Amino acid sequence: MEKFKNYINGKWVDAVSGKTFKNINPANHDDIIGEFAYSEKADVDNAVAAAKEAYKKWRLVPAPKRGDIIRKAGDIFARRKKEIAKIMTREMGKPTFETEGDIQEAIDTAYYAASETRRLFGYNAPSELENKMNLSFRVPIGVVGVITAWNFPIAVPSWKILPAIAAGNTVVYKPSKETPHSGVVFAEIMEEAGLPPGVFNVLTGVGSMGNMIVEHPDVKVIGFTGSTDIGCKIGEICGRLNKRVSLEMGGKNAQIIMDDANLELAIEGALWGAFGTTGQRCTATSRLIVHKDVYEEVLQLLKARTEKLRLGDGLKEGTDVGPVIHDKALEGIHNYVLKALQEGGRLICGGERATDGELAKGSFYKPTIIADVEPHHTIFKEEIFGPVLAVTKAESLDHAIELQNDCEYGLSSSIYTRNVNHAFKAIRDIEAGITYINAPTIGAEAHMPFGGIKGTGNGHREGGWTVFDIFTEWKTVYVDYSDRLQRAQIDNY
Ligand code: UN1
Repeated sequence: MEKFKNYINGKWVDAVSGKTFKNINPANHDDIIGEFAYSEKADVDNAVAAAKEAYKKWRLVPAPKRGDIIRKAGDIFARRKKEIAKIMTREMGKPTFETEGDIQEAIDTAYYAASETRRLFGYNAPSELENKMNLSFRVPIGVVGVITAWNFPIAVPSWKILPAIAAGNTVVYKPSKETPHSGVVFAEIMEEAGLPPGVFNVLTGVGSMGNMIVEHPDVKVIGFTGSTDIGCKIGEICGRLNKRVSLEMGGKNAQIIMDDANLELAIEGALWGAFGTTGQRCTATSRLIVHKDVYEEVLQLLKARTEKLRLGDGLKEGTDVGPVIHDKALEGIHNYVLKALQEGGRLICGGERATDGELAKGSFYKPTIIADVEPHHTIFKEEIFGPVLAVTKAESLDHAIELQNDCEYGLSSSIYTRNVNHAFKAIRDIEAGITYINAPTIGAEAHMPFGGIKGTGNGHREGGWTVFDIFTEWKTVYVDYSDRLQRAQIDNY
């Protein structure tokens, strides 16, 4: 069996304890991918010490030179795209056309972050005093801890790691225990791109090791993507330690279909939003809110199209929907479905594990649609993170928006309408970090702010230029060239 190591201070090393853990393919539980380092406190200490030491020099490397290395990492991701896509699909299941998209998002992020190293704009403003100049600019912070989920094993870490390093920080990265191989590949790429030792370190292991990174006194910033439950715990720890933290957590995203929508397009969008990545995206369409005049028609069209989706191993040509991440997740999803039916939902299709032929070997769940879901039903409120779409009837645009906002989360949202007034009211009134018009709730682009309000986040935005607000501090500088003491607020007034 293949054995993989941690990447610390530019070297490939086993866990100090020598312990390992195994990871399996969710599409075929007999397929063991390999053994990975089971990192603990000693490994975290080593990685953080390396990152702390490397920071001393890395912060002084001119930003555009740092950008050259990040750009090269983008080139290597592009060169290895097909090969890495297969590695990712084998460990987390989504079809290779999706894992290729996942890598493309990292390539886009690399090129954007590299170009940003020639901007990283600051501000200058006039001084209130004579012969004095005021300016402010971004400075790096130090060691950044990055902890991410398994559903986007390259894209989501790239959103944090690449801008953090481009801005002059160093990183200790813990990939999800479900996707350690992608974490190892990330390190291979950063090594080949020519990052100095210690600037980027990868530790594989389980959740408790992530806590050790969060609590380490020399880690100054945490970038986290994962469940609301764990994110809130991390937020509490960081609050206590006065540590900056960016949290990207759950979603319960809704797509609205109005009676004036292009229904074919709206159905196509709902299918991709709900069942792309087997519904395992924080941006997944988990609720569909349909105007009453097209409600039954939408349900019929959806059922016909959903039943045609090909469930299977993501490595096989022609697969539309892959497995869910593991059996424990599958059981959780199925329990939500059972509860939805008990509470009054109407099963349109799916609702059970798929066990035909080869599917019996993996964690496959049939794409599921449940209609007549009401706001007090559990399935209307809680994140499921699986291929389950809850459909609710709306009386009007205002009612649809009210239903959309009746939610603890606020990441993504969508409305299909051909009425420009409806579209603009939705843009104004929907409570979410992202709103799509005539497009599904998934599909954010790397150069735009990404993140949510309410229970989804804590006010930060990854992606684009806004991610640098997470990974830099502002330094304000006053240069007085008057050759005398000038007292602000006093001498001029
Ligand atoms: C996630 O699910 O954590 O917008 C990220 C999207 C993708 C990113 C999803 N570009 O769906």
